[in-house]
Amino acid sequence: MADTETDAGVDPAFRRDVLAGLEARPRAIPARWFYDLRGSELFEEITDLPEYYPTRVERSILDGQSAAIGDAIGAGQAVVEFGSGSSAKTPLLLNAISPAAYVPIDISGEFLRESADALSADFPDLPVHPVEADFTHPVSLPAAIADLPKLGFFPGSTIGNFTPPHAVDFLRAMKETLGEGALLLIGMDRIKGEDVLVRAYDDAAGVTAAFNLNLLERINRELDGDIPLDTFRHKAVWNDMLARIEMHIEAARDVEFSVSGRDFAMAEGETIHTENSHKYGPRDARILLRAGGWTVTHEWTDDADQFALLLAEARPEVTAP
Ligand code: AVJ
Repeated sequence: MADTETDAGVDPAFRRDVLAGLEARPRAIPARWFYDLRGSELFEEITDLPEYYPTRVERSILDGQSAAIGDAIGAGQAVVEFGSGSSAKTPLLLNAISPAAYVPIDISGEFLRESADALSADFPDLPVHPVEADFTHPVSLPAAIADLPKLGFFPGSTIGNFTPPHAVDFLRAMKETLGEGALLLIGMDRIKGEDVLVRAYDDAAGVTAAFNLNLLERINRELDGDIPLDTFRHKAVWNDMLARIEMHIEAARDVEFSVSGRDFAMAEGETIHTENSHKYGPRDARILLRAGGWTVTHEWTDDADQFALLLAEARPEVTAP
């Protein structure tokens, strides 16, 4: 039923990922599909929750240690932000250094231009060159910044959404985008007590549950689904072997539904895996970056070592002498 009214505006990749993900065992749908308008709003709410420490702690590091961060990075950089979204943390970085240009890269063009305009209003003398692209692949940068030194910025611990092999691919893609000698400032969440981690992804107010279950609402709305929402519940677990929080959507009883004309059945207790959030100890973080072609030169954390901001340099790997 191509080109009918219900199909208009639906991303074919969303349909493909959802149908393939529901067929697969274990069932899994990529986390990137959380972020429709409602999902993006719910994520903003998550960042304000008392249990969700990463956003708050990362901001406090950027803010409280801005002098040291500025010293390590130096002036005159073209700041290239991967998945800039609302650019919420960008002013903290831009105030810490004296940048020569800002290049936000995001897949959502409309959001990108809005936040670029908002940022330009606060930094009127800074050239801003938005790039609409999928930042997980190498991106060609605007000619205007070709001769400037580059600083990649990837805050928020979003690298944790990737499994380590994909994280390494992505780090390599960033290196290809930015070039040898570039710097990268990246946020990574630390491994910590299971209670704290699980609470951060299963908050008392139920905002993370709503964020997770919103995926089903999106499927029903955009892919002509009839998933009974009240049959499903949010589940967040710490997988210690794989050092990650996993979010799942669990069927509370046997259930049948259809999506885009295809029928599915799930048994009570079966889940759809919707997100991984990998956590990295100090050594893990450095070796992951190393594997992706980045050598860590500086590291800033909060007093309780809950979260880390790492500065790394794209260096050619020299084999053993
Ligand atoms: C945006 C990927 C960093 O993994 O902590 C928050 C997303 N999911 N609560 C994270 C998220 C549930 C978040 N990242």
